[in-house]
Amino acid sequence: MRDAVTSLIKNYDIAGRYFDRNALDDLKSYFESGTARVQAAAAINSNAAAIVKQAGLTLFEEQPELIRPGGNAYTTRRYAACLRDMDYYLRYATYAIVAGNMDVLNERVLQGLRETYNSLGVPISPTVSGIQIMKDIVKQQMATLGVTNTSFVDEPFDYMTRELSEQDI
Ligand SMILES: CCC1=C(C)/C(=C/C2=NC(=C\c3[nH]c(/C=C4\NC(=O)[C@H](C)[C@H]4CC)c(C)c3CCC(=O)O)/C(CCC(=O)O)=C2C)NC1=O
Repeated sequence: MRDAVTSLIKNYDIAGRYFDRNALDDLKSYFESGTARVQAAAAINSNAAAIVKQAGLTLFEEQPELIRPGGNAYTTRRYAACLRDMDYYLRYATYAIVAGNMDVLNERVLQGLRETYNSLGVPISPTVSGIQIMKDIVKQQMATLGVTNTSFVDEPFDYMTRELSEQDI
């Protein structure tokens, strides 16, 4: 598992080079965004259950067939499994936000996930919608905290979206 700093060090070490201008710029922007990253993680942590609940309600309102007979989130067991998955995505997003690196998502969340979902008939597209709904909720909360540049919040949600939608495993 890597973060922005260790992955940079690894790349420069492999090349046997001192940090150049690009590396120093990357480091600088990572450290400058550090407080906001921790702030985002804290805001998510203190609200995680509510974020997941709200995102679930929104998703099932938009796509009610998911929780009707024949839908993948139909029955309380599967409904709960769906919200639990959303909670995983949210929690791992906070790790990736703090790390400034998506490695933790590959290693802990995305590896083999499509395969599992396909074998269980869990539909990818509404899962991705759920991830994006959580992103929007988190960004709204960051805005109320006065954090205006929230592109680092988008990153893990968009990364999971891309990998889930496109990657063939
Ligand atoms: C930390 C990394 C991690 C992830 C990501 C993870 C996902 C994960 N989701 C699962 C199931 C599931 N996932 C869903 C999710 C949904 N169904 C829908 O219709 C919605 C679109 C969606 C919610 C947004 C459902 C309903 C199941 C149960 C499927 C079944 O057993 O039939 C399963 C199968 C085993 C189980 O039920 O626990 C895994 C492994 N497990 C992990 O350890």
